[in-house]
Amino acid sequence: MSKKRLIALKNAHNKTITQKNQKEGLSNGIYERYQNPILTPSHVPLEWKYDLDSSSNKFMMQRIGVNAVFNAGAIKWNDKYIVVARVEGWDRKSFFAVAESPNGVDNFTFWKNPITLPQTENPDVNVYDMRLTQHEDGWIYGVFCTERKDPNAPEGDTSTAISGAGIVRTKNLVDWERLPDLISNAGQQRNVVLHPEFVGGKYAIYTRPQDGFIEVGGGGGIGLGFVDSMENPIVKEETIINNKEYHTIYELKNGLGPAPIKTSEGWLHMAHGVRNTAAGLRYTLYVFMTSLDDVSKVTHIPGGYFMAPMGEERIGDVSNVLFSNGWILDDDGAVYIYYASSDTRMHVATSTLDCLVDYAINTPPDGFRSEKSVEAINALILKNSKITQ
Ligand code: M1P
Repeated sequence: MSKKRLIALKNAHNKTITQKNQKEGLSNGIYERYQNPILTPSHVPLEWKYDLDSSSNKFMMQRIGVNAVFNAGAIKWNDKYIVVARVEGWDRKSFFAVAESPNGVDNFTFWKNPITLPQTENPDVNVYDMRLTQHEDGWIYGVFCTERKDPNAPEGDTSTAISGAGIVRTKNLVDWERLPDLISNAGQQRNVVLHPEFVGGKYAIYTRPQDGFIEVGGGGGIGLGFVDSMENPIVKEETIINNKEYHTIYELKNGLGPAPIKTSEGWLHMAHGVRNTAAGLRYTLYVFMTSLDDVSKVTHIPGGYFMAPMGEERIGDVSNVLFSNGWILDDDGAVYIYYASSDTRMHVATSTLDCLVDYAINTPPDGFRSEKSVEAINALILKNSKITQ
């Protein structure tokens, strides 16, 4: 029986990882969504989950479980589209694992082993959401959230945690060197991202200071700080460059997504914005641009969301969430946007750098009032009424 089950399991796994992905129908012209997720728990190799020896696993039952695969960093490496995914087990612990695809949209296959993350003197309890940055210093950095129990939590409080930014670097995506965690005076941190170029001779770091583990409180917004050395990563001052704001899609909090992409018009950023609803928090993605001359200056910020959960993306462990911390700019100008839905599975959307810059520059900004939204629509209607073709 176990042998028969094993054959069935192998066939099912093989079918999942080799499934072709097709673009969905008519798009909004900004990006194309795809029919299938690119990574799910079913993509995880059987060797991670099953004891494949039928003498010690006569029922061929799963010994270790994977609950979700989401929030992946991304990079093009040796002609492969690489994602470093957050894999969450049945035990709630997240860890990182590399998966590669030959074309960026399907056939994603996990490498043989998940990443063994070197530890600091203060071991991580949980790690997630790695942003990959190919820095001009020659290293590939991975900046991720490291979570530990709050040592000052009152007795009996088993959930209060502290989140900070862990840092690793590599030259080959196989051997990872752990650096000290980011030291910031601004409280807890999540969504920390390293800028790919030096700014004024320093490493530039986007942060998201927060007062508590979940609530950003008086903190929040996307911050920018500078670090002299990644071996001693102290960020002394953080300036908020893009704040949360009343009655926007980032009213409650926001956080930077992947490392920004350099364009002739400025640095292109993607971020997530969070607002509250009667059904809980809603996470959508938005885009903004900063100046090439001054990375702290936001030059364009289209109104509203760039992407929001649709269809099955709406449902998962934490429903109504889109989150992205990885994208790849290809040599031909194509952009592969890797995003997760509802903290459960990974998807891809494709666009081009030209399209994304056009979107960032020419989409009307948020007017912050209903009247202004109507004004923007009327301006478009008026413009369209003058078209003669
Ligand atoms: O559950 C939604 C997201 O919540 C957190 O993100 P943020 O700190 O910006 O609210 C993270 O736990 C993230 O992994 C998760 O997807």
